[in-house]
Amino acid sequence: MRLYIAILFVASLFCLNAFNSIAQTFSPPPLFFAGMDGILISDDGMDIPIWGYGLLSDGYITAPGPLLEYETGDEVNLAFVNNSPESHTIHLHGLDVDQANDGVPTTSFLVIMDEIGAYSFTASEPGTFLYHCHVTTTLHLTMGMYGMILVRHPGGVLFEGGPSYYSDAPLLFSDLEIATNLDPVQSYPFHDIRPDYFMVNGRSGSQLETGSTGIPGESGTIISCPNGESIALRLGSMAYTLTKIIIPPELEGMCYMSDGRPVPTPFGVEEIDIYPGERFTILISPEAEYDGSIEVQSWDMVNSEYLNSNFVRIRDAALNIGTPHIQSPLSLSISPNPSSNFITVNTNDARSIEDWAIYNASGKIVLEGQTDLHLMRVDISSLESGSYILESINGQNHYRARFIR
Ligand SMILES: [Cu+2]
Repeated sequence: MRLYIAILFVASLFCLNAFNSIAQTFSPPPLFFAGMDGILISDDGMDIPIWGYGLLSDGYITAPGPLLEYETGDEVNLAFVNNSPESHTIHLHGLDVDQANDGVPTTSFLVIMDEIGAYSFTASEPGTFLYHCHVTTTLHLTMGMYGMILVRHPGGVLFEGGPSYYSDAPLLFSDLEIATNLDPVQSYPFHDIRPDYFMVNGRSGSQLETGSTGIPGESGTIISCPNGESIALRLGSMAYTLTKIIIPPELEGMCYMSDGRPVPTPFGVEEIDIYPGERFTILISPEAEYDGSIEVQSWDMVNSEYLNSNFVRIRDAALNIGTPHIQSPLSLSISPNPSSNFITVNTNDARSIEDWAIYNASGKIVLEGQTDLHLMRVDISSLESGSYILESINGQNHYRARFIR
């Protein structure tokens, strides 16, 4: 059924002739697309334009793009449709792929507007890898065209003969220069990029502290596992800055892999430098009642100047039960999202919506109202297309969700 919908979706996006002429070059149909009309909501509520990759099932792009997950030995056929006016590729950074499939346009192929490109490779080695567009790379990358690839080894171990662990925590570090994203008219040389916004998995500052952006369906960023277990931090950098990770000694960080290969001798880590394109896999073991943070520092590589810190919360899973979230807004469900003329809004916890308002990208109220229901339908046909936040206030409870019209 899902396959059928995906085919219909692709067929409706592109003329049937184009679809048929390249249909034999890939299987299954593409579930991935590239676009240049995305929005990243910054920590202080600003809408930052992004380019990126997304899943056709979601219909919108994100920065970073979706996490791609495989198992050692998987035969992968990664196809994507280019739903944007410029050409793009997917460079499979660090994976052992052949030249024809590595996404460098001069030696592989370009995927032009409305075309579908397919990369075939074997996920031969377990590890942490990256992907990014390789067209006018400096610009397309800083605009958000990147993501992480995880190749897990069967049996719950990092690699053949390697340590076992409880769960993965993919952490992709990136940054952007807001002025460039607002006006991406030219490609800058690498050394002219001066990032001023720093992210872990596309989030920054308090978005990481609260563990949620308030967007329905998005899981939090707090990393936890039961006492006595280990978490594999899958670290990778797509930043234009040096990322310095500070791991509290109590977490007993041990580095087992670097750039998609086991290191000859695992070593203890309390601080590690990650340069653009590098990846490390580090096991941490939080003890009972542990509640702390890993610090993610960003440093300018040209003049070695400290720029920013983000914090990733690490917590014993037992502490997650009953933890109050008084400070963070409760989330609303909004569907469909993206939407056309109507949205259905639901508080999820049966409390009524009461006062509500829809804010546009510049923080202005464009629609507001009052209801005693917990589920309501709102006519948004008067709104222009774009990104909005719906907030409702019920006594002390603030509910918030983003939607795209
Ligand atoms: Cu691109």
